[in-house]
This record gives sequence, C-alpha cells and structure tokens, in this order.
Amino acid sequence: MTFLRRTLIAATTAALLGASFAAVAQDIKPRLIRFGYGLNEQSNQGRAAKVFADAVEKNSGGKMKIRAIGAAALGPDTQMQQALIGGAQEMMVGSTATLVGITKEMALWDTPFLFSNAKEADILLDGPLGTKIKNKLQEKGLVGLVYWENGFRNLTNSKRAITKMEDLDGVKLRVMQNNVFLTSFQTLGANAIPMPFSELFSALETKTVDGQENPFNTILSSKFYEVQKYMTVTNHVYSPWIVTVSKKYWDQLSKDEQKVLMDAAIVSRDFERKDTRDEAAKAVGDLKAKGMMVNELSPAEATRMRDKLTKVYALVAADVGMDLWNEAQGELAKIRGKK
Ligand code: TK8
Repeated sequence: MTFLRRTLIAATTAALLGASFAAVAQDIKPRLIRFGYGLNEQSNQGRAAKVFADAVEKNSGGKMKIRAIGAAALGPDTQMQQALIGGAQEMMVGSTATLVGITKEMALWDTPFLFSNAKEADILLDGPLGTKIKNKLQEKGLVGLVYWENGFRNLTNSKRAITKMEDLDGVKLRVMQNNVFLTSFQTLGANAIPMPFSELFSALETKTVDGQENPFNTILSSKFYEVQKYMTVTNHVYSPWIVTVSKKYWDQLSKDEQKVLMDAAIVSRDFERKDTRDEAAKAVGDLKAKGMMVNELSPAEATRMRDKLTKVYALVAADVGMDLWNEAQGELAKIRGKK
C-alpha cells in the first residue's frame, strides 16, 4: 500500500468516525429539558424552578440544561402530565391534587386538616409513606422526584367576609380538578366549580366565579388581591406540589444523569420550602397593604367547619384504600405522641 493510499484511508476513517461522534453528541448534549409550571416567574414556584435549573447546570457541568417555562405556557397541570406520560415534555412541577386521575393514592394529601403544621407535612411527605405514593406514579409513566410546598390553603372571594359556614352559601368557588376538593366545598355549602389554575384569574376578574382557595403566597404572586376583596384564614388543607419527570425520558438517561436531576431536585426542595415559609410569614401583611380585608374564623366556627369536613374522610379512605389511610393516621399519631 502506498503512503498516499494509507493516508487517504486513515483520513476517510477519521472523517467517518468524526461524523458519527458528532451525530451522537448532537443527540445527547446538552440535554435540553423542558420544565413546565403553572405560576409566574415571580412566584415561589418560579424561584425554585430557577434554583433547580441552576443546580442541574452546575451538577452536570453544563451538559444538561433546564428550560423552565412558567405561567402554564405549556398548558395546565393535567395537560402537562399527559405530555410527560407521552414523552412530549420532559419535566414539570404541579399540584399532587391534579394527579389523582392518574394515581388515586395522591388523594391522601387532599384530606382536609390532615397536617397541623408544615413539620408534619415534611415528615410524612419525605418519609416512607410519601415515597410509596410518589413511586406509584411510575406504573403510569411518571417519575416523582420530590415534593415541594404549595402550602396551607385559605379562602378568598369578592362577595363578603366569610365568618361562618353559612356565608359560603351560593358563593361560586373555584376548586382544583379534584373530587375531594369538590366534595369538601360542596359539603361546606359553596357552589364549587372545578377549573384549571390557568383560567382562574380571568374567571375571578369576570366574576365567572366569586372566589377560590390557595396559599397566601399564590394569592400574592398571582395578584388575586386585584380581583378579590376578602380573605379568610382557614388553613383548611396543606397542598404539596410534586416535581415529576416523564418516565419515557427518565429511562433514556444514564444513572449519572438521573442522579444529577435527583440531587438538584433535593436542593430545589430545600430552598423552596424555606423560601415559601419566609414569604408566607409576611404575606398577610402584604395582602392587607394591597387592600384585602382579612379575617380569621372564631375557634367555634373553625371547629364547626372542621367537624363538617370529617365527612369527606370516608371518601378519601375509599379512594386511597384503608391500609394507606390507617398508615397515615398511625404515622401522624406517632409524630404527635413524641412531643
Ligand atoms: C399551579 C397550581 C396551583 C394550585 C391550584 O399550577 O391549582 O390552585 O394550588 O398551585 O398547581
């Protein structure tokens, strides 16, 4: 073989190899991950999405990139969930409450007054029970990474101050697309209307609905104070958010890449819970400054509402199964007994 011929073969081989490397590289690097969420960028959800994105970028040495897309620009929770299952979108964060159609055990978290404080929520959500429920998503094409805090929910409306249950009579109240929430507010006498969060502001503005319920943080960040005069502190349920990945996408990742996402999710969770709690602690003052009339329920009225809502416990227990229900009650009794 002549020198020239040998050089030619070598060059061609190198070119071919180079080309195929390039193709592989293009396929996998950087991995662009669309991370959808429902609130706006200037919310606790938006801030934590940014922390998550930064941690992924850093932990992967820039090989994996999160494109965080807020304000439901990729659709409301239920639509994103389907996009993840189908593999058309990689990641999202949203309410556990909107996942009940996919994994019925998620309804456990919708139980009114399940947790008395955020500490109890952290222990259960991050413990074996929360993990077990989260892992049930896998059978349905989703991988749950961590729970974030949405928070304790409170009532707002544009009609009147709610000082007793009867004040809810005839109030058109938007609830999440979730049977436990629907039944809870029907039980309290409201005209409960399920609706995606992305439609809520304009529904309040046009008076399609009179009120809604969400944590202080969201009432503030979504500017509900512009269209809602009254806020009643009810803390009627603790809402988690959950960070999920498309299982189709997850299964294509290497163990290292999966670890990058999981580690960053934990970083984002710890940031998010602290940030949310800090913001919530100041939010009532901020909402009053924006002109909202804020009232607390008298202890007697709070107890009346609570007692009324115990009716839906049977509904939750039937949805999630008696074993899971008892396990949750047992865990809570253990935590409370320790004090
Ligand atoms: C944001 C929702 C929101 C939830 C709701 O996408 O729908 O009321 O509380 O946080 O997940």
